[in-house]
Amino acid sequence: MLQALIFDIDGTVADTEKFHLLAFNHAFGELNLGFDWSIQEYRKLLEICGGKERVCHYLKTYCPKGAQGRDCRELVAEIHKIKTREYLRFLSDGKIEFRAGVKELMEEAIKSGIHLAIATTTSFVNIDGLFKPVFGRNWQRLFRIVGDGDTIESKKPDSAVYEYVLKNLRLKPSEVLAFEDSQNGLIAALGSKIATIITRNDFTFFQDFDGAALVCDGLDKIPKYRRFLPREIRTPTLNLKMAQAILSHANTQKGM
Ligand code: XBP
Ligand code: MG
Repeated sequence: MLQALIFDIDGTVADTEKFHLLAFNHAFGELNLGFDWSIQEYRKLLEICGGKERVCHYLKTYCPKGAQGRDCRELVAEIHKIKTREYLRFLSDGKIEFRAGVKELMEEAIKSGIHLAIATTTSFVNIDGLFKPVFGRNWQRLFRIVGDGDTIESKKPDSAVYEYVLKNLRLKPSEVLAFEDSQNGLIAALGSKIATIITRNDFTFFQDFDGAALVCDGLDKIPKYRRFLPREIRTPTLNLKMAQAILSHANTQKGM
């Protein structure tokens, strides 16, 4: 029986990656590093989860001139500090909204006593900046547990964040449903045997989502003729009844 919904943040709750990219490029410019990332480059770099890990990978792989002679760890920390400040500015300017259907599903879950949790590789300040305008400054009381990039050392596709969330929810994998946008996120959730709904976006539409319980382009674009969704509950936007049907179908598939 569905007991909890676990949400990834970037790309799932909101289309944030284009703003992370803008913020990274702002930081590279402010430090006069002499390079920036294109959308195509960033799409590839997103294979590395975690902003600091992503920058570190880039510096070590491409050794850009502007970074030479600088202590890598210090430079990564400096870049990430400026980037996060810039990203939080986008959030406080109200530039980043929730994706369609996410707030409504969360509110329906809260009303029905279904627990909410977060499993992300982004920094807690970014989650706070995204949720405060939507659920108020005490938004965290609506979430049983938040697993984020500051608390969980190993990043997706490692399952550590999902193991942490499951343990704190005190629930079995068969009782929860995860929402992700990327292949790394799917691998992390499946590593914890959690049925996962994928909502693709411009940065992840081309990735391999084999093993997902459902793949769609948004919670308001649920494929209409999914055979496991009883006709009477099929609506274009995912609701709790459909989420339960998707979880039951996934559990049956896994013999759970
Ligand atoms: C996506 C990420 C994050 C963001 C950047 O997180 O990998 O690193 O790209 O945020 P999610 P930080 O698991 O929510 O999809 O710079 O704070 O890491
Ligand atoms: Mg994501």
